[in-house]
Amino acid sequence: MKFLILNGPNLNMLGVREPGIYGTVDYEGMVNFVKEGCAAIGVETEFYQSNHEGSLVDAIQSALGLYDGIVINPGAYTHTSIAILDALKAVALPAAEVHISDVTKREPFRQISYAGMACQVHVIGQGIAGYVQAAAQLKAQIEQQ
Ligand code: CA2
Repeated sequence: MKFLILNGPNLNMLGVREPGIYGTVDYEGMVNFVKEGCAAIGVETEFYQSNHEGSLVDAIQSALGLYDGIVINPGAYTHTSIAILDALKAVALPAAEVHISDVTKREPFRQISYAGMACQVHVIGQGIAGYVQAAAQLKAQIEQQ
């Protein structure tokens, strides 16, 4: 099983600022942690991060036929991007939404998730471990089908 792990804007800044919200592990450290955690549950991973909405849409479209599922943390585009929602719906791959922080306890503008509307799995507020939890839940759902 092979998943594409997508990260949106500013997630390349992990570990650099706001450690109280996003933790102290940097982007490369997160990639290594998630890659190893996913390998341990039998999931192969490839990673892509972009600060650009259209590039994320392109990556979602390119996933069709290459991956069994998508794990996505769209960053702030979570709360604004119907283009990412539409791309996830267009490819119709099994998809999981991850948020490192607990967005449910943050500002009102973070309370809507457009991308999440196309996801079967939602893992919120579990730090970077949430990516591995999301991959495990998505794998279990795919195997049940
Ligand atoms: O909790 C999450 O994973 C978020 O998707 C992160 C986004 C935020 O806009 C969402 O509401 C929730 C922001 C990512 C920014 O990451 C930073 C990392 C280090 C320093 C500053 C920002």
